[in-house]
Amino acid sequence: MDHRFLKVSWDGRVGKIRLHRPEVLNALHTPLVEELAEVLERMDQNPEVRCILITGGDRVFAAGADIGEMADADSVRMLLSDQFAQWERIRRIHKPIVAAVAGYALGGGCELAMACDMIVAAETAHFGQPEINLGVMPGAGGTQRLTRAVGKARAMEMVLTGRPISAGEAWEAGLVNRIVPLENLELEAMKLCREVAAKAPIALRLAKEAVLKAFDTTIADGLDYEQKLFYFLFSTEDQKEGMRAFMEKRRPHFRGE
Ligand code: DAK
Repeated sequence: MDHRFLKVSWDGRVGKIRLHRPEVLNALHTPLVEELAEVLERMDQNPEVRCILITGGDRVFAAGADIGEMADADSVRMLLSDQFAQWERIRRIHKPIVAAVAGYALGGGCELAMACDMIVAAETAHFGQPEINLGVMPGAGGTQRLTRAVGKARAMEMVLTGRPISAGEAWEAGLVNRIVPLENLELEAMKLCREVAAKAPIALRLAKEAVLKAFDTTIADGLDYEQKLFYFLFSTEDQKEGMRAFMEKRRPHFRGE
């Protein structure tokens, strides 16, 4: 299938998506976000895909939502166009998603990276929420996911000054999983994806769900939730296979059943 703003490929069990609107630094206009949501949903439904990688170019992950598209918008048009629905589709993807970020991840670009489950950053990466410089504020998770990831002090400074942080600062703050040289970015991100993709798919799905639940529940409800998912996994073939393989001292072969 043809894609206008993405380059899509497969590497074993990993589905790879490269944002591709280089002339505007991968600015996330509505057609690109729609295309991204569609491809992600297709990969989510495809049993061959066990983990998803989203990346940009060497110079930029994404410089944010498309400012040109928003410049003349008014509140009513924004409300009626319901663009957040596309972001909501991305949030509902069950499979693990890794973002590989080089260069700028700004505004919606930073929010997209944070909507992924893990971030591998090149040394050149910069993460920022510069919306304040445009007279607005983050609108796709920047005040919520960023604050949970880096804490109030850093999030406030980033959101109120619009100043980006470097890959090193992002790592110290707990926003990214690891920093790698630019030339190794895809290799290292793929290594992480392959490691995840070898695990039991249903366990991956429920484990992702349970970790995300920790952000919007009490500890008691979260623990109850975790227990129920844990019990549920004992009705999967992969649980039998995983534990049998351990006892038989061999590698498990997970089939997602
Ligand atoms: N939108 C549109 N075009 C952009 C762009 C953007 N965000 N960022 C860059 N470009 C375009 C530039 O206009 C330029 O186009 P030409 O002049 O060549 O035609 C081209 O990309 C190259 O950019 P520069 O010449 O500026 O490149 P530099 O290396 O000098 O600077 C930069 C790179 C990333 C520092 C700079 O381009 C920059 O500051 N860009 C804007 C960053 C920014 O403010 N991002 C936040 C945007 S607001 C929502 C969901 C999410 C959001 C909103 C709503 N809904 C679901 C409703 C999120 C909002 C945002 O992200």
